[in-house]
Amino acid sequence: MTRPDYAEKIPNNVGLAEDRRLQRALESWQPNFLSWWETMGPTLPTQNVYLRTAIDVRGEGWAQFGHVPMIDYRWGIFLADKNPDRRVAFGQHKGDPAWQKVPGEYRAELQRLIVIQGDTEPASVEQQRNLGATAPSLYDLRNLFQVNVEEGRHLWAMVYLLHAYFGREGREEAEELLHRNSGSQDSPRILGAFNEETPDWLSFYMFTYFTDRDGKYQLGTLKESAFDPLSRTCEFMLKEEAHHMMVGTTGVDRVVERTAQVMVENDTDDVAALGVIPLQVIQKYLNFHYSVSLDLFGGETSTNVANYYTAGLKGRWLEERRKDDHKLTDDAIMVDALVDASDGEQSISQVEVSALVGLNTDLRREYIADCSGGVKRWNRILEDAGLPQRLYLPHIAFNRKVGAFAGIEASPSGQKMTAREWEHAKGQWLPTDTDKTFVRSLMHPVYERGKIAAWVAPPRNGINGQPFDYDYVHLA
Ligand code: BYC
Repeated sequence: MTRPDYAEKIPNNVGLAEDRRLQRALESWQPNFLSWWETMGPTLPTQNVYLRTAIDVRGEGWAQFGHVPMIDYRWGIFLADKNPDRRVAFGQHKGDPAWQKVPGEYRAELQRLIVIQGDTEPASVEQQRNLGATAPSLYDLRNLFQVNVEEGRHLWAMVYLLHAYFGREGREEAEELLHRNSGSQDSPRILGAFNEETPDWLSFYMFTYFTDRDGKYQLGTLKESAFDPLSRTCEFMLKEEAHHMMVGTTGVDRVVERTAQVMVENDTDDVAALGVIPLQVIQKYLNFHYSVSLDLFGGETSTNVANYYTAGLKGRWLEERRKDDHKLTDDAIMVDALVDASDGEQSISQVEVSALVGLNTDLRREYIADCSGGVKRWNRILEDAGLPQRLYLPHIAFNRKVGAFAGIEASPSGQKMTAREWEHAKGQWLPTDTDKTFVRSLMHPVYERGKIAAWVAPPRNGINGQPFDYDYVHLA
């Protein structure tokens, strides 16, 4: 069964109609979700939006496009096809048939991983809720809303697992996912980056480049899970996620392209007064979003991750392509660390630890390599414009709040600094209030078909073969 049933109140390809209890439980969660969407979702009133909706989980034609009122978007539950022969690929249960139920001994850990994953999805919708008011074009506005409805669907994906496999506790956690809020003093979202603001479109592009990319890697490890329903859920979520990262990658491309163009035309770096975002400010936003996203991988060493791996709950990125025993009990890895130096100070260096406790580092390295790809492409834009300036990824110890470097300060080049030096210098590397106010001052909505704000270049391609000047959104 792969095609979702759209005649159902909750579209799904998991045979919900055959499980009345589960269906009723999810149908009673549905109005709470809709009321959360109305109060915490996008604030800009619209009639309809040119959205992609999943209609299948396989192949090329998995989605259909059409103008849809957002509140009528068919949020549903879609799992990738089941492979009846699938076996656990790693950890102490390697070689066993994949689990169709949650083993009692791993219930708490699995539930925790699903709740953390689930918590990020509505958080990002909350963070982005006001961006519609300043969209640089109808094309961008549509992409924002596409990302938002799909993050809403990813919440459904996790809530389905909680309801179907974790009993009363799972249902309570599903309620809590709607009650915690991004940035709330009393009940914030679980992970740091999801309590930060996304107040402008440069932040949105950086978020969808760097933070959604953490999502790609975390979902990639959960796709390896021995718990088959989680694996199949994540496999399908990754399909939708690719678009979100495209929005980030090409979004930053377009900001850099426009800035480069104005720099060349006017033969100056000092382009703020010309209505585009200076490269130094783009770099500061990059530094911020990259460093808070590095924190999302947890500590450089972690017994949690060692336990998850050994138990078969969370694998490595592309686990099956790794050439080792997939148990890692005798292996070691070098991880970034603070080490005691001879002068009694600590310095930024590396230490060897068991491969299992170093798995967050392993995943973070895969992520960093992927992020360098973005920087390369943005630098190619600068190079093609004939400019000598370049963007870069800051050092792994820069602006970290989680892990080995949480207790120290370091410059983007990896020099350890005192708290005083940091306070003095940080405004060169992270967005200051002045930078944020400047970026926000450029954010005026452009809702006319085929028009675009002056601080960003138009996209090379439209959506689903439509031109840039298509009527992607009908405002209310
Ligand atoms: N903020 O053992 P440690 C996405 C906690 S994004 C606050 O080093 P572990 C998306 C940690 O929970 C992907 N707390 O970490 C993107 C632990 O607490 P307890 C989201 C943090 O457990 C854009 C303690 O510190 N999915 O999908 O190895 C838009 C010690 O930590 C943070 C997942 O993350 C933090 N940044 O790894 C929409 C997958 N980091 O247990 C969506 C599920 C750590 O001592 N989560 N802590 O109370 C996990 O796999 C792991 O929980 C983590 C942390 C990778 C997050």
